[in-house]
Amino acid sequence: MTKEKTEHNLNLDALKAADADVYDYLECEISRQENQLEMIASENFCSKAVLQAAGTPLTNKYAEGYPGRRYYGGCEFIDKIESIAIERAKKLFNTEHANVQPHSGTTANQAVYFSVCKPGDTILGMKLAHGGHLSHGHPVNFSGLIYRVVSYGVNFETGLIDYDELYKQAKEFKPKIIVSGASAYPRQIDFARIKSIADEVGAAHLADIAHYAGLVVAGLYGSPVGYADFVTATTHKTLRGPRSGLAMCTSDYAKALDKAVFPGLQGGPLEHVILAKAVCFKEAMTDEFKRYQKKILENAKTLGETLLSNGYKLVSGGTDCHFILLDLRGKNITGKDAEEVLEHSGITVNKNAIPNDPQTPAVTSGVRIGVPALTTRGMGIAEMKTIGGWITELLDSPLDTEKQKNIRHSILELCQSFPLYRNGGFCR
Ligand code: DSN
Repeated sequence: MTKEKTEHNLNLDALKAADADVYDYLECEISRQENQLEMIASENFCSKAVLQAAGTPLTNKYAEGYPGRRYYGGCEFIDKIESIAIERAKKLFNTEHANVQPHSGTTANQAVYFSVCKPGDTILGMKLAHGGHLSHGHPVNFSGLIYRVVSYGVNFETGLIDYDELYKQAKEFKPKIIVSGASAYPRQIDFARIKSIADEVGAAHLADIAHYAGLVVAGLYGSPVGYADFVTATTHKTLRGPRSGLAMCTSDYAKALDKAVFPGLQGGPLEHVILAKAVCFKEAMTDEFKRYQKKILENAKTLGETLLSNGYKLVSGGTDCHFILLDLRGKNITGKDAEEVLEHSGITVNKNAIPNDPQTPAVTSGVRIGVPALTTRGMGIAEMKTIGGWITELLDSPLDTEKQKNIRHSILELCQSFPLYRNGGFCR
């Protein structure tokens, strides 16, 4: 671990004075974020206002229950803040009901299952190995332990969701709920088609748009609202808010969802995070946010085209969203090694299974590369072309340490030009 420190404009004096042990590592992490190219598709950098909101005295308050119906006194102002967050979420996503208390996307999904399923009921979700998420019914996750899981995947030729297979599974197994949404599926999901399948077999439809939420509110990725009974999201990915979750539904399910979140799953909500979510929702209503999402799409497409023209393959051949999924089969490198090689030069990505992956999940033949965080820093098409070139050079010659060193140097210079926590930076 390099214990580099970098200059920044965050005010952390009290923390520094109180606890030097953890403060030291916090400085290292701030430096890592400032001086590396953050290309993990699920990560982003929230605004200073969101950061401040998450670090307020609201962390001190218990507020079990919901606005106007709490199990603790002193909730007068908390109620106002949570109500604002709820109303903003409803307006932003155009939903009938929103619950802003889930701590994470997984908890939000869990609350939805609790709303419509009993243990042992069947859920139909996308296979993790094809781009789905652990909480969509993986055997090692609560979703696979509590419920009977059947799954659908993508067509190996096209990389696109195999809706015929989904239909067949739904007809045969009559799930209580069909889960759409994914963590590593770069294309538009046909939510209308999934709704019609769910309707035909009498299943509820949950659309988990954790990854796509920011693009959805900007109108750049099709919304599931109107096609799904439940919509869940995380607030820290393309939505660029605090690390947390969000669950929404039609009014028919409102009572059941609220009961499932509290008292079903959680105790006291994290009101400081709910405050930060309210701020994030306000930011997401602006034209500036829409422009930001448009740049994300342009950047992801540019990066994908650069790698394609340099001889790399992408799962599904391209992207409709904020990331690309590199298919490294046929290249002399695994996903795991690619992640390490890129990290040596300061490009942070994650190895990712690709459909029909010959490698184990711990090794993989793919790398998922996202652009939301770099787009927040202000990087655009020119930088994506440069970065695509560096990724190509590094993966083409993974043992060339001299090249890694030179590219590391260029990356440091690029990061200097797009500050994050320093003067002029987005989160300063
Ligand atoms: N871990 C998140 C991701 O990287 O996509 C999903 O929870």
